[in-house]
Amino acid sequence: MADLQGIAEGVINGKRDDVARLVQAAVDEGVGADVIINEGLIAGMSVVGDKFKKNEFYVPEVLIAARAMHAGMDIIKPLLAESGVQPKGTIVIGTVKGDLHDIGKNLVAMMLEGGGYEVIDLGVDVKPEDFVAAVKEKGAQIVALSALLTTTMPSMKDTIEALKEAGVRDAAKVMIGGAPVTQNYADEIGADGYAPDAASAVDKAAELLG
Ligand code: B1M
Repeated sequence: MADLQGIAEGVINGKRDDVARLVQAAVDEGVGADVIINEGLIAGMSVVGDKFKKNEFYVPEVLIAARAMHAGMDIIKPLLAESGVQPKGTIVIGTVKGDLHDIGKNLVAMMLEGGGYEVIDLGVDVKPEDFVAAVKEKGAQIVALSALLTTTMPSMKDTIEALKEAGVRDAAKVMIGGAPVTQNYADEIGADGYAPDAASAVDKAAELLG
């Protein structure tokens, strides 16, 4: 019988090989990709998110858990197209123009993936027009912006302005975060949401997509 609980525990404990083995066994038994993702991989990552929020887990544990989750996702991904499982939404993420910090952004991207979203990661030093292009070409419903420098926070505002100028501001919600970023700043520049950490970013994405 498929060990979905074991998959979740493997993710929580960062046991990459265990997760890959148990996911493959579940696939071989004919368990649906959606069940493996929701009751195994996502269930595990949401515990990781809760522990991170409560300071029971720190960055290294989250990265190791995310790596284990990816080992499972690598097996599931080719099956998703066949089984018709839809992601909860598409999110384009990047660190804004002028900013090269990506550790926090990568964590947010991994947690969002673990939360069941398709994540398109544009990397660092991303120009406003590249976010605009991703919304147009990929149909992203959320634009997720990260900034670690007070000097690059204005690039978040520039990105929102660029989305308006391109006529796609209403097509996607804008979520922002990063150490110097605050809810007040999000309100000031007209972002739709702010999240203080990677786990809260998953909750915020769900809230923004209703
Ligand atoms: Co830089 N750096 N850095 N740096 N760096 C800081 C940010 C700084 C606070 C250090 C300091 O002076 N005390 C300072 C910024 C000061 C300021 O603007 N207020 C600073 C500076 C000044 C600089 C340079 C200008 C230094 C120089 O060259 N003179 C330069 C700038 C380069 C550039 O970007 N153009 C620079 C360069 C670098 C390195 C390249 C050496 C390296 C980055 C490596 C990399 O990212 N690949 C680096 C690092 C590592 C840091 C510190 C030490 C750590 C940042 C980090 O990764 N934290 C940082 C000091 C510090 O924070 N202690 C510092 C861990 C990470 C998990 O947290 O990124 O906050 P964080 O992400 C969190 C949340 O913020 C949130 O979730 C994450 C997980 O919970 N979050 C989001 C992040 N994005 C989100 C998006 C969301 C939601 C939540 O929604 C979309």
